[in-house]
Amino acid sequence: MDSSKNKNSEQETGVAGRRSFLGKGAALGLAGAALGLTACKEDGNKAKPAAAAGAAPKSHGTEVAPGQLDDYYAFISSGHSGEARILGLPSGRTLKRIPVFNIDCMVGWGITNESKAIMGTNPDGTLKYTTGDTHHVHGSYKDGTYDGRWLFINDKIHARVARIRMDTMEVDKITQLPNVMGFHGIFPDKRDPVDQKINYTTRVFCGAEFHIPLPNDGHDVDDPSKWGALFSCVSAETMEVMWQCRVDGNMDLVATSYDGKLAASNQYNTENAADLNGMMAAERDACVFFNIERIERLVKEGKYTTIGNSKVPVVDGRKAANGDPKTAVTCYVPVGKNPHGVNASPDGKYFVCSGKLSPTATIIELTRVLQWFEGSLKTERDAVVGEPEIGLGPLHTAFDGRGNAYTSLFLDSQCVKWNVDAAIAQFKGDKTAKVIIEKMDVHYQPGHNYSSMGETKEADGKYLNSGNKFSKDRFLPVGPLHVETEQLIDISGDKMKLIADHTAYSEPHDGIIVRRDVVKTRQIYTMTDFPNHVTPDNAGIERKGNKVNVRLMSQAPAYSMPVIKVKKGDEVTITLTNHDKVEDLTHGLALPTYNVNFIVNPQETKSVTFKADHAGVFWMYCTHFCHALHLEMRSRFIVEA
Ligand code: CUK
Ligand code: CUA
Ligand code: CA
Repeated sequence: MDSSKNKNSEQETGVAGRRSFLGKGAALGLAGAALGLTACKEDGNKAKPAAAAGAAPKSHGTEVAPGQLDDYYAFISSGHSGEARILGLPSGRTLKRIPVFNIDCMVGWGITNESKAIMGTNPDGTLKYTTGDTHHVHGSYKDGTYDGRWLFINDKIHARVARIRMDTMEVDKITQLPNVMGFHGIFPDKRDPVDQKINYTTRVFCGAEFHIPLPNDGHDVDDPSKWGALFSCVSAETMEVMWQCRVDGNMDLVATSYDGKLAASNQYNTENAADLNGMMAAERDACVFFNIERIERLVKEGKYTTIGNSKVPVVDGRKAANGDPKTAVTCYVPVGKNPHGVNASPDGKYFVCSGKLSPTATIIELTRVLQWFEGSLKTERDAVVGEPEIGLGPLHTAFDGRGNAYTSLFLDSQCVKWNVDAAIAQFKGDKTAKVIIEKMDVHYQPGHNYSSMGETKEADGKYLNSGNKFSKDRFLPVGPLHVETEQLIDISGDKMKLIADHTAYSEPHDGIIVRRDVVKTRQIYTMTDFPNHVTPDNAGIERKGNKVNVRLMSQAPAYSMPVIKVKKGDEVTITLTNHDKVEDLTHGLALPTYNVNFIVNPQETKSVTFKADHAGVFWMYCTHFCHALHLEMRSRFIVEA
């Protein structure tokens, strides 16, 4: 081990590193010194940049040598595992798995009272849902680029949107969208549509893929022609649903403009069909644009309805109610057949919709959409300024900030690099325009691709990640199901260069690649942020009838109580505050046969509640290696018969 590297990492964190703590603590422990629960004097709770601000990322291929840090974070969804992941790029190293809609016994997500409250519970305290399906992660914006504050992520199964705080990389809110099924696309706004001085994310827009009876209460179950789909707007700050807009057809993915005025969703089922053939009937489908300001004006004027028990205002965005462009809240721009994906170019000018069943990408100019809303564009289709043929099965498009687009071609198993201006020139009739620049094989069947900072005005054209649905021969086989792949492509030069295969656990969809200086994580928590935190003053056991509160503290290598006694039949709440103050000095609490398992990070508090329904002696032990005496960190939890 190179000790100079280690020293650097401690200098970078600004507090005593875990290494030196472990060394000191271990020595103390082994010398037999009792570690009391006196507060540690070090104050590590200072936010620190992951890299010195303004430091230019180093280019070193994909090799990130031991002791070196990656240049980028990748925040990615992970499909029906229900969680989110953080990778370092270019190394592809997995840095963290963030439980979102799934249960995770590493951190205790879905086990602790605090996480259950965020996830949502039934009246009896059990979790309402234990499954999720995450597809899209997007960051909050300021001035057209990431502000490092939040990530928003969808749950397709139960129509929920979750918010992840980027300082702790933990979910702090989850909201369920009423009267929505198949919530797929999600995108935060980048500027306030009403108050244009607000240049940061205030709303999150959510598309709905499946149409259902409204409300879905058992009526009209056999008549899909009466069903509908709602586009939802959620407040980024409160996470409450502000309004919904009913559309014709379905919605798939979502994009937002840099000026905050427009959001859009591609529609593959403008047919409103309920079966496969019906959904492929029309030669063209649409990308539906929402005029956010007008929708909110209608809401303000009370021109909305509500559906079922939901109090959320629903504005009518169906064509029949929006015949006059000058008052319309929606604009349905015809695009290629059964499109998938809609992506905003970093120059703020265009949305690109991929054809999927059509071998084309459709370029829509946003100023023209705004002109349509003003009544000065003849037809919706006139907003289309390019429709190049790019290959088979185009799904998603990323950008390099130099005018080029990169679209995943699912059927061709390729990534195609094409030039946006050339495609527009070709559409105008320029036969010499060279649209397709290069096609590169990926392995295999790509879904999303996404580029470094590509969804911001700071798109830097360095890396492109291709999230592939199949890996076949790229990795050692591990049974009938193969691992999926993320392939990293260097797009900084004239030619695309495939530089790495990274494994991806099921299933890679969308992600964002964020420069590391954008991300500023906390080192420890603030104890007083937790209203139920345990201090030496309130620690101990408190009984009210058969309700028992066990207020516990941890400090390496001990819990504050060596013996905890309750009676069979008691309803027990264990609240644990970690009094260690050193970054990364986390303890666990596992209680055998009681299904309790969670961790507490430095200065954090978590609690669990359960019924002590069987008697015996149960060793409550620390699961997270914290100290040389980690194994000895255990207390007796005794349930008297
Ligand atoms: S979707 Cu997964 S490959 Cu849910 Cu963004 Cu296109
Ligand atoms: Cu505390 Cu391991
Ligand atoms: Ca269709």
